[in-house]
Amino acid sequence: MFELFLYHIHFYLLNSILHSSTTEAEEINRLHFYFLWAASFVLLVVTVATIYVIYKYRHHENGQEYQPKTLSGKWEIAMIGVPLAMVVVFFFLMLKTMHHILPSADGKKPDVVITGHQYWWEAQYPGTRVTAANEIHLPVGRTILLKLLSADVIHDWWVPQFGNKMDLISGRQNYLWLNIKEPGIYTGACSEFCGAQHAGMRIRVVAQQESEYIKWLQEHQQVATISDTLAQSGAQIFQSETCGNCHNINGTASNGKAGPDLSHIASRQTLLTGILENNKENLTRWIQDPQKIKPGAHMPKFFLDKHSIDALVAYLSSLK
Ligand code: HEC
Ligand SMILES: [Cu+2]
Repeated sequence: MFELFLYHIHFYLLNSILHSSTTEAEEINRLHFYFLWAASFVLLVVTVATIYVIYKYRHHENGQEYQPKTLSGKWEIAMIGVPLAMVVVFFFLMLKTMHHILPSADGKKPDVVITGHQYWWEAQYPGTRVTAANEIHLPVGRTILLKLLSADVIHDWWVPQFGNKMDLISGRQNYLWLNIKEPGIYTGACSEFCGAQHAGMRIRVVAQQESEYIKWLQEHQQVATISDTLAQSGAQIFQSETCGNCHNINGTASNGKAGPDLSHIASRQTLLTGILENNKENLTRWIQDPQKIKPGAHMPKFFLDKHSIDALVAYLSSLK
């Protein structure tokens, strides 16, 4: 319980929306602070005026009461005019920001196509043969275009430090522009309730320098080589147990689309959108009983003997 509490405190501090990591988030935050200052000013004026009126028109012991007065027309104009002017100014500031951070993507080629699935993310890189899952690699230092799709229900992409949020809606194509400033790991979560494991649908972005990013793309075009015999028997079990009906592994007959692409799963730091560290122990726990780790996730429990599980784990952890 306490651990979960600490986790959340840590999560919110690290992922605060005020910690802008993209040029888009900077603009949103600038606008946010204009709002905050204006609202603070209004609050101050109203509070001071209220205190003044309460004091001035308080009850007097000597029975002397103030007669209600009507305000002059000038005051009325100011009281309607100032808030109206503020609303109009903010309306245009907001339009300007929206136009700036979310220009039309018509006819533009996306850098990454992200598809939301119950309860994981697919990332496809147009112009390459790379399809990855869950740990989404993006380059820093230039403006990139994400195309957002859904394979089922409505999901919502939100990495707080990146500023903007965007829905992924089946049958629609949404877009998001990002210019990430620094390399690093950025986390977020699906922000539209999408089913039993909505809370287990985290986002993990690995932002890299251009050269590292290109290297990652090149490595992911290759087929992983497996050498040891346990892993090789794991590859066969993967086929015979129908894992390949839902998962794709490049260079094999497995080409399923219902689950995350596992072609290079061993090169990921985490499993299942970031809820578990990627190691043999956690892979074993997952394959033994997915429903225990993510109840409601769309992977069934397989009743496998220990040898088969060890072989599958050896196979998957060799897919670098
Ligand atoms: C009916 C389809 C289906 C079958 C069959 C299936 N899986 Fe999955 N698998 C999924 C889905 C869906 C997920 C994503 C779960 C989530 O995160 O919500 C998943 C996730 C995984 C992951 C974690 C991937 C990641 O990116 O972290 C591994 C590893 C995995 N499956 C291995 C296997 C193995 C091994 C088998 C065969 C014994 C198998 N799967 C059979 C659907 C399937
Ligand atoms: Cu979701």
